[in-house]
This record gives sequence, structure tokens and C-alpha cells, in this order.
Amino acid sequence: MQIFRLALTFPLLAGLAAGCSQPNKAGADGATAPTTAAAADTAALAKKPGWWKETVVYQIYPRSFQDSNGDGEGDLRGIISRLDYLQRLGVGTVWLNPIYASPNDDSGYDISDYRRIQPAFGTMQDFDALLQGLHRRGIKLVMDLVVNHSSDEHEWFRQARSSRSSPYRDYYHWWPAERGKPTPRWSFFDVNSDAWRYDSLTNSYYLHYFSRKQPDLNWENPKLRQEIYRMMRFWLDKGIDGFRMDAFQFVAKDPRFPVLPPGYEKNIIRYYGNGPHLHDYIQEMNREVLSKYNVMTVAEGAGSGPTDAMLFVDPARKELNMAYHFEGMDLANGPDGYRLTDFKRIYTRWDSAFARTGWLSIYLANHDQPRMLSKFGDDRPAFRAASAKLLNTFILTMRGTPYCYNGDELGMSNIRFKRIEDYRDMETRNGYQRVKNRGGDLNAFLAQAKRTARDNGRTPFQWDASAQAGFSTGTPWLHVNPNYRAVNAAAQEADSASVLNHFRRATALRRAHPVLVHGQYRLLDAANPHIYAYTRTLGAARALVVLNFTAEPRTWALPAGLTPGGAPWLNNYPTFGPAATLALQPWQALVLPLR
Ligand code: ISL
Repeated sequence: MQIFRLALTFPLLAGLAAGCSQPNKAGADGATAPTTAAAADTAALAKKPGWWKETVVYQIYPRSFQDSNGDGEGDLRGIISRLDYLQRLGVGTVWLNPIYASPNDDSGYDISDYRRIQPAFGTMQDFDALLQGLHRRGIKLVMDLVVNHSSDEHEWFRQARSSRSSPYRDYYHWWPAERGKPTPRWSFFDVNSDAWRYDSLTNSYYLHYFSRKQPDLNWENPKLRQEIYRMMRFWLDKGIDGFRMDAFQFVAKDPRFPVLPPGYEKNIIRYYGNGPHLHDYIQEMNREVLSKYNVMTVAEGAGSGPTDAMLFVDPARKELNMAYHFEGMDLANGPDGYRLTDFKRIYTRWDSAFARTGWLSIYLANHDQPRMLSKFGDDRPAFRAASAKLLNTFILTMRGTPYCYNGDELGMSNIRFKRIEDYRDMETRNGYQRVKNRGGDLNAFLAQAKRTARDNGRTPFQWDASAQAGFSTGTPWLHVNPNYRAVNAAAQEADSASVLNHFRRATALRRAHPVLVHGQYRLLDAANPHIYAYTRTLGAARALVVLNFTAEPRTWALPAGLTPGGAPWLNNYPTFGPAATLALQPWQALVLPLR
């Protein structure tokens, strides 16, 4: 069998990989004007309408990305110091988790002032410098828009709770106690799973789908909606490039709060998503705000299936640009992992539903999930790098906008805390308390948290092998994963075969080949439990993606009529034997041009 060395047979990619490890010249802000081919490409793309289809989104969890002042929390100056790193990833858009003023009950998703920067993250001047630094490199910035709820420390809520006649009262949902107990509503985070909280000041209950410190805003109130649109314009006028809309499908509620059928909480999206007037609100927001800017909008969650999701993003309806679904995420949460055939079925079903119109996001992790590598790949040392590269290959070769969660480009893995005291996330801590209160199995809870807890994905970014992984000179707010000495960006910079450099090659490939962005997707060999193979086709351009989702070598016979048209475009092993039957290494990922 003939062996191809990727660097020899495919000089373009080898050159890109080498270019990636060259540091750029620093400018005044530690920042530079676009100097690389990647930056020139992303800058050109940024001007195109529909740019959000062709971009690659990189999600930054600011609290854990880079601390610049030694207080143990990441901050905006820290991100600014890493702008060249972002540029060299070849991503076109950064999505920042919330950086607004917040008491941090839910790590910034409880906002007390939508127009201020949380002091731990820095100042508005820092924000402006960050935005400018990104734009100078041709990278867009998308912010989290958290308007299903505010913090209970927001001025609106302080006013609203002070008296039943407050002009802000109707900014929230209240149930006067003289009507008796409210009809039950389930809460995601509450220690008693109860979404109603009694407030003695006005002898009423307020609604909170999330924590007690996250009262739900009342979208029925046109004054509230106008406040939110004004706030959105404030950020858009600063020049940001869009919003990721948090829990947005839950904003619309029936204020009569009818009784829901028993067990409704097991199917919460059906009952909480798609409330009355939801799409009227989004269309109004589009008319009054979004349509005036060339920006990207993505709804977190969008109904319970492709038909509901399409309502958010069908261009004819003038609502949002793209949806992201939870179905792929809901796989693999149990102790036995997942079946590849289910994974393929889910991604294929969503692709077909959006084949003619609408647009999807492709992601395998975010700040609400454990690490992609630990969940869908294999984080044992022997397979860590290969499986992380395979998963990144998948994200970057599917149809839809790819989202990479920071650290996944290095193959960071779950930390798997043993003790509840190590967790910082209120969801996990309240869940533990809930199980304790009912005398449940705390060991089983902790075992599950090792697999699924959100803090697994929130540990500090692993920059280098120095103390605290180069994240902070102080004590990090959440423990650093001890594997940082082996898994870190500095070590991977130096290794052209690293997960990081593979990621860079994959983003470069996607930029170079429109077929990987727009091409039609077709699943091959659906029943194969080990291999995920698909083609992408755009006019005469055709590519084949073959992913061995197992830790064993496998063979895979090319279907009749598919003939590779040269050396691989991307390969996470140095070997490739062009043959009618491919011999695949454990977790091998191949992207091949087709004749
Ligand atoms: O993360 C979840 C379960 O672990 C989801 O149910 C999540 O709560 C839901 O997708 C909404 O998430 C968003 O809003 C939450 C916040 O905690 C999440 O971080 C955010 O992504 C409340 O603002």
C-alpha cells in the first residue's frame, strides 16, 4: 500500500500549517492589522450578505479564557492579549458569553444592568478595545442576549417588587397570594424545582424558570419589549455583529398560567417553548431592530423538532438567521455513551429538514455541556488527539455554521470533580442539595455530574505548562484540569500534527472550498455502527468525509461510483492508502476530494 505523507503530497495545507505557527507582529494594543491570508479571507467575508453562513464561530467563555490581573477570573484585557491566537485559528466570529453586570448567581446569565460591563471583566473602554481589535483582524463579535429573565438585582426588578403599583410591576410575572398557590411551574435550577418564589413584600409569587435570582421578564408588556429593543440598538450601534439569544424560545408565556398535564416537565420544551405570540415578538424585533443591521442572530433552542425550528429561521418569515437544536446534545448523557447510528440519524434528519431553506448551527459542545472530547470522543491518552481531531473535522465539514467551544481546538477534556465542593455551578450544587433533601443517592449524582456537569466545560483555558496553565497568576475561580501539562496551546503550537494545527487546517479548508459550506449533504452507509461517511456536493465540486468513530482500526469500502480525486484534503493520520477499500486507523478522519 502506498503511503502518502500529507506535508509532502499537499503542500498548500502543509504551508498553511507552518504559517499558523508563525506569531504575528504585535501592534499598539498587542494587536495587529490583518497580516495573514486567513485574516484577509475573513475580512473579505465579513462584508458579504449572508456572511454568517460562511463564518466559523468560536465561543469564548470569558470567565475562563485569560485572566490579565491575577484575580483568578478571565477578563476582557485577557481576551485582547490573545487576539492573535484567535486570528490564527482562522475563525471568523467570536461569540462571547455574557460579560454584563451581574451578581453571578448563574455565571453572568443573571444580568443586573444590560448596558454595563461586569467589573471583574473590565470596563466599557476595554470592551471597545476588544471590539476594535477583533474587527481589525476581520473577526466579528456576537454577544449573548439574555432576555427571558433578568437578575433579581436589576433595577427593574427592585422597582417591580417594591409595590404592586410600581410602573415596573408588569415587567415580570406575578401571582398574588390571595389567589392561593400558583399553578405549578417547573424550574430548571431551583432547589425544589419550583419556578414560583413567594415574595412577602407584596404578598405575591414571581416566576423564575431558572434560579430564584433570575425572575422571568414579561414579554406581553410592550414597554418591556421596547426597553429591550433600545438595549439591543445600544450594542448594535457600538458595532457588534449579532446576538446569540439565550433561552429565547421560553420568553412567551400564557399569563393566565393554565394547569399543565402531569409529567409536563419531562417534555419541557413542548410546554415552555413556542408560547403564545413568540413569533410575533421575534417578527417585531426583526422589524424594529435586526432588519436595520447586517448581523447574525441565532436562537438557543428552537422548539422541539425541525418543523418548529424552521419557523424561527425560514427567511420568508423575517425572524432570525439560524437555530441550534439540542437533539444531538441530548445523546450520550447516560453511562453507556451513545450509538453512532443515532448520532447519524439525528444530524441527517436535521440536515434534510433544512436542505431547501433555513440554516443550522453545528456544534458538539458549549458552556452548558461537558467537553466534546469526553462525551463524543475518547479522552484516554492514546486516543485523545485523534478523536478530538475527528470531532473537529465533523463540525467543520457539515452543512451549517460550525461553532467551536474554546478549548475544544486543543482537545480539552472533562475534569470529573470528585467532591461537590469543587463545583461552582449553581445548577450542580442545587441539584445535589435537591437529591440530598429527598434522601436520594448522592454518589450516583456525583457519578453523573462527572459525565454531564457544566463545570466540566468551564475549567480555565490551558495555555501552557506553567502554573495554572498560564490562565492566571492568582487562584483560578474554578480548578484547572491537571492534564494541562500535557494538553496546552503552547505545546500544540510547536507540533504540526497537534489537535490545534489540525483545527487550523480544517478552518482553512472550509474557507478554501465552498462545497464544505454550501454543498448538499448525503449520508452513506447509514446502518454502519462504526463509520460516519457522507458526501458534500456543490455543482462539479464533490468531497467525501469518512470518520471512524471507534478506537479500533476499521475498513470501509468506497461505494460504487465514488472515486477519490487525489490526496486527502484533510487527514488526522500521516497515512492514507488510496484503495477501493479504505484501511482506517482508530478515530481516523479523512476528507477526500471526489472525481
Ligand atoms: O444547560 C441546560 C441544562 O444543563 C439547559 O437546560 C439550559 O439551562 C438551557 O439551555 C438554557 O440555557 C441558557 O440559559 C440559562 C443559562 O444557565 C445557560 O448557561 C444558558 O446557555 C439561564 O440563563
